[in-house]
Amino acid sequence: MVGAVQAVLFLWAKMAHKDWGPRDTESELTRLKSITDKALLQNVEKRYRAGNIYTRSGRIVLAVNPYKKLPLYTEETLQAYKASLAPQVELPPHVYAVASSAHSGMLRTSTSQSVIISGESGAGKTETAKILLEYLAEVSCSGSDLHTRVLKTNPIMESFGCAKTIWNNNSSRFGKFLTLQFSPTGRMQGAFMKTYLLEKSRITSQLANEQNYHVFYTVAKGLSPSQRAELQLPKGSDAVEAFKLLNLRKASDVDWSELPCDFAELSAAFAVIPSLAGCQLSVWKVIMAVLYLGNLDFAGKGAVGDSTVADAKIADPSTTAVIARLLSIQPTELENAICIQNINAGGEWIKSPNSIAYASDALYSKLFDWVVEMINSSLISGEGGRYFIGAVDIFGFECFPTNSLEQLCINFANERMQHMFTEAVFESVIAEYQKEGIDVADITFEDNTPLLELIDKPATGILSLLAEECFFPNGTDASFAQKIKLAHARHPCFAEVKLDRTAFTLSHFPGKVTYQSAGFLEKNKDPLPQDLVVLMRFSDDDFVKTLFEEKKGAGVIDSFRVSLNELVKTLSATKTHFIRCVKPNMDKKAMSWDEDVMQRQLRTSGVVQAVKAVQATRKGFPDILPFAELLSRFEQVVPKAAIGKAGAEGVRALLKGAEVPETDYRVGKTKVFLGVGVLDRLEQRRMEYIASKVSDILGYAEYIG
Ligand code: AD9
Ligand code: MG
Repeated sequence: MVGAVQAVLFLWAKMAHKDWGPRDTESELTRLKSITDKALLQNVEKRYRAGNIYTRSGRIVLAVNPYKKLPLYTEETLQAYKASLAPQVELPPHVYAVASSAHSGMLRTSTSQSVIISGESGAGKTETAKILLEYLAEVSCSGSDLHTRVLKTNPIMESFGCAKTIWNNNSSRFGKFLTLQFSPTGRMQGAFMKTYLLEKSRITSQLANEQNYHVFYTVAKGLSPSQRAELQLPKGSDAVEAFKLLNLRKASDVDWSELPCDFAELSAAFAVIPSLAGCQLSVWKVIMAVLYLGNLDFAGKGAVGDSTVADAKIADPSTTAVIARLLSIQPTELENAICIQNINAGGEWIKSPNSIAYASDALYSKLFDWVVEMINSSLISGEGGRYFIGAVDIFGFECFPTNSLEQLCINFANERMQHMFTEAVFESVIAEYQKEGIDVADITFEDNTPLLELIDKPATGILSLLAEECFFPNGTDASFAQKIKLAHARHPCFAEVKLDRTAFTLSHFPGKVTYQSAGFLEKNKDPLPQDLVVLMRFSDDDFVKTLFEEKKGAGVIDSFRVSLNELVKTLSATKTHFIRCVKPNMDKKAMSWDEDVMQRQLRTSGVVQAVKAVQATRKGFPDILPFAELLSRFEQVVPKAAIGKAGAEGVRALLKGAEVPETDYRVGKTKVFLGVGVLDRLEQRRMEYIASKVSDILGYAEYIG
């Protein structure tokens, strides 16, 4: 025990006096002497190469993805941050420092806090959110059931909501706002999460070299022989390469070690969440049903793309039988529901010959929602919790060879977070000046309001036009594209695409993205096959029935906008902290530093501008003194100053008396901002004044002597 205390004290002493980075680097970017892009980048690179991935820049902690395990998250380090009483800015930058500041800030100011973690896909947001959660759980509910439960939500949520993409082997395909609830004494009492927009299209189609949600692989491979027997799965149910939805050429295409957890760990995680514990087999059943649905094919007329729906038949009835068994429904009814069906698309009924994709999408996304609901019901505090710390980990900004409605939503959400970031970060620089009533018109930063309006403005924004087009019986993707061009052709963030009438390009803060509008309308209507819903509600399995219970639904975009607005409102009512994740290369490689890639992210993230704004204001008026301090120090040195005047008036008189040009200072409400060299000149006068007094005294002494 004594040893542990000593270790903490030792580390704390070390931390308080020294940053962990290499000697010739700066852990705070705004303190750098040179603030060219190159100098900032070099500083961050040096630290990164020395294993120090965190750097601070005012209110932002910058985190460079190391793509390998670093010894930065030891128990010792965590305890040292926990034991430290120093404010965050005096601790070496770290996710723990942010977590510690949020926790202590919440207690000190009785205000809820939030941590907004942003960055491109693969930059490290989800890892950072985990590190943050680990710290907060450790300091506020260590050893409790809640501690275990809240941490075990990670492997579950990553298995169900992350997948391998071109940019990230564990890419979050949903947005997450995790809320940790605390008592007034700072103990964690519960947690709940809100999720945003699971990428549905991934269930039935992925780009080459991308994969489906991890959980499909984990379950298909991991079920035990006895579980397979219990589910009456046919032989070969563990052959992952045989499932079309898994997008594999051979089983070894899956890098099993990269999945967030294996089947045993996933089962163990389910076991500690009370409302999931008893439902494991039911969940695995639905997962396997989705996989077998993906293997169904039509035979003869009515095959995929054939509009002659009457004679559609399933090619392999034995697969239908497996699915029917898993879902406790009748095989003939399943076949009927899938072969010809009535689909309610935004209030309009359409007949579709092939709804296998709809069925798989609906089953899985309902399962995902159910899992989130169960986790929340097991973790949420009955007492509500007095304060909360929220963590935002959304899908990062994306630009693929082909971008659809999913990317528009993802990128729009990132723009909203970026807006909060610039508001908060530049405000904090500007706030001190404004508080003093000083004009800050010359501080500039990139404002993404025009783009946000282009996407989101009521009535004329792209999303409103989409919602509107979905209501028109004759609305098509092409008519939608036409309308947004008519409305926005001249907007500075909008561009048409030559030779492609259905595409359009938007200028986002990290760069331009071209969207392909084909499919937008249907994705927004999110049609749910009614026959399928009825079929599932008549399942003999209560679990399957529960998944398809009626819930009121709006268009995808409408509900996304509503929840995003709610998120922004919630965050605005908290004290916000920012962690900006960046990746050092586009190849997911450890220790490889691509200067262009880094430069782009630093610039577009606003970090460089924020540093420059801080420096610009400091360069302009580097010395900031309260009125009383200036007056007491220099009043006598200026013979002509109106002695006895206090406050702003006294300060003005003094500076006038000292012949400081008016352009060289700004008088605020309580402080005076002095331009470069002004303080030195005043000090010099003071020395001269003292020297003259001394010689007066010496002269007088000589006279009387
Ligand atoms: V996406 O927008 O969800 O596609 P994220 O969430 O920003 O993206 P993620 O946290 O998943 O990225 O990080 C990508 C990978 O980088 C992880 O799987 C880790 O292998 C790696 N990573 C990120 N941060 C760290 C870290 N602090 N230490 C070690 C890390 N590895
Ligand atoms: Mg992520």
